[in-house]
Amino acid sequence: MIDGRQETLDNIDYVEELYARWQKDPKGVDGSWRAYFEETTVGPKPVVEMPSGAAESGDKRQPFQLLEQSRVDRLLWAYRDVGYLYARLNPLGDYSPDHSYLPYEDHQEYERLTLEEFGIPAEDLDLVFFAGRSMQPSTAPLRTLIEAFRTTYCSSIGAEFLHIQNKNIRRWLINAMESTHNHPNITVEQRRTILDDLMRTEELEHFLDTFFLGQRRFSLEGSEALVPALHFLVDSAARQGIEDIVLGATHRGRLSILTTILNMSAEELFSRFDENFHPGMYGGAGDVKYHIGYDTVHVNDDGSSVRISLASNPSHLESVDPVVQGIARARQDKKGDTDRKRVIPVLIHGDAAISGQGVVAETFNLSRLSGYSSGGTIHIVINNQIGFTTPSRSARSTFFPTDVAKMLPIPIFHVNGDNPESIVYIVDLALRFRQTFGRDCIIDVFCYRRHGHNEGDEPAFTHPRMYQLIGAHASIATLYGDICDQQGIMSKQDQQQVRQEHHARLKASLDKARLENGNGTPRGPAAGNPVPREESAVQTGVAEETLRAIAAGLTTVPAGFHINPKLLQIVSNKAQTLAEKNLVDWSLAESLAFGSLLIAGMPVRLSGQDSERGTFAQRHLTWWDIESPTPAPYTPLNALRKGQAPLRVFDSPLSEFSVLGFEYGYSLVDEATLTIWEAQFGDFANGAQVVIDNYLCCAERKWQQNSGLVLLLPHGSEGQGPDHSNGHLERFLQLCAQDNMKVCNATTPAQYFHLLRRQVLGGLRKPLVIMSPKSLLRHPLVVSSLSDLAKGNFEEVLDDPGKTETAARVLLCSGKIYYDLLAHRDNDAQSDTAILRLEQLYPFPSKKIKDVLDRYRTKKEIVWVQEEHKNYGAWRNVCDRFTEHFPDVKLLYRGRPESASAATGRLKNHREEQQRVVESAFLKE
Ligand SMILES: Cc1ncc(C[n+]2csc(CCOP(=O)(O)OP(=O)(O)O)c2C)c(N)n1
Repeated sequence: MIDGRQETLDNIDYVEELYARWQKDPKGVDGSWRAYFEETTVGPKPVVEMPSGAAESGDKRQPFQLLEQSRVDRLLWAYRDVGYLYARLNPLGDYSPDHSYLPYEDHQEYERLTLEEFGIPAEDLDLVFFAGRSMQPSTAPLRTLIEAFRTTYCSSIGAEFLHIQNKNIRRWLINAMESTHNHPNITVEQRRTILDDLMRTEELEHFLDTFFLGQRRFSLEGSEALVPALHFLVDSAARQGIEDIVLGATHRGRLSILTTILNMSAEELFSRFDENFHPGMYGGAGDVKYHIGYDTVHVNDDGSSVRISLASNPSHLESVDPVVQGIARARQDKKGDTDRKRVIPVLIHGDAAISGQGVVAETFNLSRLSGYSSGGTIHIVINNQIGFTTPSRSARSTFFPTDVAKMLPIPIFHVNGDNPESIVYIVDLALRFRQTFGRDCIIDVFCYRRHGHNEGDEPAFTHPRMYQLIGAHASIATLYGDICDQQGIMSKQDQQQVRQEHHARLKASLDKARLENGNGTPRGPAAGNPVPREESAVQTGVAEETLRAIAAGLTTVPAGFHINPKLLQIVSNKAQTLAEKNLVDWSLAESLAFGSLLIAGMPVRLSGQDSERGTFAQRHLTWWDIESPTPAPYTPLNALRKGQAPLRVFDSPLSEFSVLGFEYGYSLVDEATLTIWEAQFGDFANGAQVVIDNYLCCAERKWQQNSGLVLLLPHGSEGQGPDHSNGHLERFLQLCAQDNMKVCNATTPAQYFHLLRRQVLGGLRKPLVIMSPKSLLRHPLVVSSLSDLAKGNFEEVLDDPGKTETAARVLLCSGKIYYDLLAHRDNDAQSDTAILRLEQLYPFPSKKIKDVLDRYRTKKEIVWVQEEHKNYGAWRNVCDRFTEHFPDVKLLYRGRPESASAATGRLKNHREEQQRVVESAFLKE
């Protein structure tokens, strides 16, 4: 049975009733049942003729009854359903329930694939039954059918796919697997290649073990089949016209992948062993050899080629998953690959990591969202049944490490890691599946780990039985070599010869590498611009008439579009304020910055939770027709003029880690695109701390990888409690060094406008962290004149013109507190206090500060004012840098005292505290 009636067929009584009705009157049942009964019942009576095979076997019964067919259907369906649980997947055998990959008590409860379980008498084995169109042959004696199903679903491949709700996909998979019985048709040439890959990999691992004894390499031994799998994947991708493979890999076997798949020369690999920081590399502090990315073009014999980019990653397992998705998606967008078939992501996981790390599920959740889909990822799990020293039974609550992927309607294939041909076959199926349905596909390579976690570890401390078995288990190259010898593919003698040649080549490369002392010219990292450029004094103003034209586009409702009346009011107010007063508020300035880039051909991508409308209902980049039965979105910024670049704005799923990782990856690809991630509130950015700590702030230094990503982190003490007040400015500032990123806290719409434009036009590709406003979005003073957008630049320090002559006291602050200080000062017409604003906190604009301070008479003492608690906000960082650059000036602190919590939860307390801070700023000691 290959159709959706299977579930109904489980209810035999019901089927029998339908069948009786059909016998009486075929029209008495619905069309699909009629077709089914007609298909499964041959001849005038509800029976089929006895097959010749059955007759020959001497069975004298009547041809089989429908009831028996339905029992057989259930049995055969059970093979599709749970056959993978009986597949021979573990190269080490099911050696002990204690170490088994399956929770033992559940193991007792599966449907057994036996005749008794389904109430089928043994004598039915020789009767002919219907198997379904996709199985070859489609009718046969039950014995033959069971054999065919066992071969298909219970050999060295197990397939989980019945959780997929889409019947077309299920049918496609059933057809693909049953038409071949899941058995590969591999040519002699391919077998030779597989064997060569296995021998080459083993020789490399042994070589490294001999010549770099004690160095960590996270050997692939036990899972070497990964290499022919990837080899086949890149070969076939190139032949199918795929242009780019973006690869994310774990530590395990990375060195083998680099040399065998990414064509890194052995010399380069060895020089990395001799020294992690390669003198021939572009500047930077470097990283360990199994973290660094690589880029290559793989060319087949027939001339077809594919670019393979291995993404750099930190130790933090699985963190690279969303980054790879972002890189792939950006390349697709850049190429105009709208059906996402020319660029494909491939992720390699460990079994403990894929089942343990939450970002895996977060990344799966991105896979089918229009703003984040990369058209399907091929996932390969190196399931070596252990994570460091932790066995599967302690590492997860699920049967397989891949169960997390069942959240998606995608197939999961488990393959015995000692059967490279099956793995290659499944890779082919996975690639076809991905290209047909645009969805992810999982390949779980069930293997083992020959050594400890790294080569210095003793695995038998914790897994004595497992490592006894592994010790006695021949390597896959040996096992497959035996098969190839027996089948005349390559004799043992020739294999020995090939191995010696590989070894000799490696030795020659090592000698050469040591002779050159690592002065070769390695290729660059996977993504990014390796040579940072100086930020130029770029002009970021835009002519007023251009701005007015963009604003007209933003505030004009197209004919026939029914806009929400409240939104119309907002839009009209903006248009009116601009027309009558020439004033622009925060969100209009943002839209104008976007629009000005778009019409100049530079795409803008913004994603975050509720970013289209804006968390504070301030942005409204997308409008929804309120009368359309299927509400149609309209994006004014995409209708500015013909030939403009696209604005890509997306409400993101509720995840910080995966979405920031994705946008970071996206930002690596195209320097002309302004890529922005927005946190709902800045506080939530710490859900993505790994991306901030291990990519954003240090990737340039470690991997020479440049990103121009912008982070918008709503920040400010406004009485909204401890978790809606703080973008953790202090944490970003603490990560700042060596000009690694820019951290800003702009206070006017014009400043924000110039800052956004500078990020793309300024030529300095570094992450930009902006503490963005909340209440200032609607503050009457937070407006800029259009002329401020038309001229000038982003000012890193804002002076207080008019006070330079008179000021006896100088306050220095950053962000929203400025307006509270201003309001306080405005109450005192005689005030002799100047208020300066530090709009850019890093790189610390010491020169600009000096220029401004030089205009004041009073210089001995400057007062830093902040609304954040003393251990939060910019104080400690600013104090440090200020003291370093202005040792003769005393910097005083006015702000909240230290606090464990970022802000009070009580509005009344907040107001009192805020008032105290402001008042204290003006109090002279
Ligand atoms: C997020 C994170 N936590 C902890 C570690 C330390 N660590 C490195 S490898 C490893 C085990 C990984 O096991 P698995 O995913 O099965 O891969 P294997 O090493 O077995 O190939 C651990 C815990 C890490 N690198 N990343």
